[in-house]
Amino acid sequence: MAKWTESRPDEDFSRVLAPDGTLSGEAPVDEATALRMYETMKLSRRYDEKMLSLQRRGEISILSRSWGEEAIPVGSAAALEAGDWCFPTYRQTPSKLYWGGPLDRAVAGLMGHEPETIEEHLPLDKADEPAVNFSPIYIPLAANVTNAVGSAMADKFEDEDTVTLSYIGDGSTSQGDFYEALNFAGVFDAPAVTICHNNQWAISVPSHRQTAADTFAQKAEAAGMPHERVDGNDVFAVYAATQRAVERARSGEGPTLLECVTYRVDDHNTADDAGAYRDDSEQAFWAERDPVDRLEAYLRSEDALDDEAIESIEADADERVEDAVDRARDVPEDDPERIFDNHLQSESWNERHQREELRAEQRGENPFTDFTGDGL
Ligand SMILES: Cc1ncc(C[n+]2csc(CCOP(=O)(O)OP(=O)(O)O)c2C)c(N)n1
Ligand SMILES: [Mg+2]
Repeated sequence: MAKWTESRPDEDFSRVLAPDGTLSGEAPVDEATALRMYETMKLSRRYDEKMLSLQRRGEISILSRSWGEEAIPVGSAAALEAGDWCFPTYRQTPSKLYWGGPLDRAVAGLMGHEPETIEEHLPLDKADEPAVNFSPIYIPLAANVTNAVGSAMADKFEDEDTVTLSYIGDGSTSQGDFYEALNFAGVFDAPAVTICHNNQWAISVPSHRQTAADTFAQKAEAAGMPHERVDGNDVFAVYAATQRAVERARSGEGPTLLECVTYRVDDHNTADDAGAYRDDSEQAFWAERDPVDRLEAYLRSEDALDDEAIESIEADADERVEDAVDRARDVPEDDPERIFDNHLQSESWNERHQREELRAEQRGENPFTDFTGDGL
């Protein structure tokens, strides 16, 4: 893979909206859908902004944001239908926001306020549940793709007419799980769409140090499945490519891998400082390709948005996020030991060791020096 500076991604992928918002051909969605995409992206920005301020104040311990990458989760989620499945990582919260996922529960999750009584504190009306089924957010890289392919196969065996979408970061394509999942999906024609969210960095590792392949899309070749490379900052292009892949999957033609090219404008997470390992000049290049500005420019050119409408969308997003934070704060804190629940049928040696370390820490001991694990 060439260095990003040598392969400025303004060619070699499908694009519908130019960076200045100019449309090529026909818009792949109607105006109402385009507005819903825009509103979701604005909501996600407000959410990300607020969560960062909560993290800085110590209300949230760690956070990864979707800033600048929203067109991928939003455009792809918009191509799903009610009853479909989605397996996101920490980078695709906007997928769920597009389908009306409850903000208060998302905030409560980040705060560690997630008791088994969540239903009691943040009741969710059946009617308000997202029509697309979302798995919890995956932190172990690539595990969501194997599980998504399994879920797609389960639906296929049941003759369900559903499609399963999962996401994988550029760095996570180096995981064995990714290749195993793709291979299996290819052999058994799983109705599974996998989106490589190529933001060109895996923490401090640039994509050209991640793979010697020219593209991430071509990794589908070995699994015998179709693949496409898409401008990941163009929400219409992401939608159109996902739509093609979803249609193939739904009509029994099997899986697809899409590579959506974007850029992680943010630090990897709040424990990271990207300034320590990359050049600030990259930011300027990508600022001109911002996905929200691009869709906004298009909608303005269609007279579907003006200053007043934008102000009202921003005010609404602000109110929804503030309200969600207030409600999430009212949920009691979870017992830290719950992090060990629901992993394996019976506790492993590793888990027992980690649980004892945590208990040592809670007793005020230093788990690294005072706790030996002897006798476990
Ligand atoms: C199996 C596994 N190994 C390592 C990690 C630690 N880790 C978390 S995020 C990350 C980088 C992932 O980069 P990429 O796949 O490009 O996704 P991005 O964060 O850029 O969206 C690593 C190494 C993990 N969560 N899971
Ligand atoms: Mg990445």
